[in-house]
Amino acid sequence: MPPIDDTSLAVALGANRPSAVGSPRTTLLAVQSRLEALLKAWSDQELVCRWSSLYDTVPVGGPPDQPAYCNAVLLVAGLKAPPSEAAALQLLDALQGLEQQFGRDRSREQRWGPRSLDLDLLFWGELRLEHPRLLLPHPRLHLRTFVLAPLLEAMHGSASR
Ligand code: A4P
Ligand code: MG
Repeated sequence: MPPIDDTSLAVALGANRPSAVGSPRTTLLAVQSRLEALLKAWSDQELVCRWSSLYDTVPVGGPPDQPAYCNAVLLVAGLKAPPSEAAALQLLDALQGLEQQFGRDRSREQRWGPRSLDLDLLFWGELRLEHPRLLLPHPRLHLRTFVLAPLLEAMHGSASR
């Protein structure tokens, strides 16, 4: 694994509603290879991908009694292109396309309510964005143990693939 540096990028995955492929856990497992392929196509190069394990987590916020979540983080290193707003927005579009392929329909959701797949861009190096569609680093990254725990695991490499 190349060192974590100012081109490293991280994506948080979350799900707490079944998708067409199965339970949230089954969905996240199915998404892993799709997400790696998406990132390779987006960056036009082979990448080093390091995954956390899957975490069963208690819902934070949102409607009361929503189902438990499954969460994970993917850390990507070795990107040659420098972080940029245009490329980050292109990646956000691709991530939202993948969410839709796994049944995500934002128009029918409550804020922080149940979803079949959520893909959030956590950071890309030191890029800071306050674009209407994309905030980087993710503004709640430091508040979410369901993100921080898998991110640390991915960084330490105890669950690399
Ligand atoms: N957007 C802005 N910045 C970003 C970014 N860095 N990455 C915009 C991705 N999207 C970003 O997103 C709403 C809009 O945010 C998008 O259209 C995009 O243009 P969304 O996916 O519809 O909503 P969201 O993910 O629910 O919003 P948010 O504010 O990122 O929520 P969180 O913080 O992810 O919370 N509890 C557990 N245990 N596990 C969870 O995964 N998730 C949430 C959602 C609440 N509670 C949870 C979990
Ligand atoms: Mg999201």
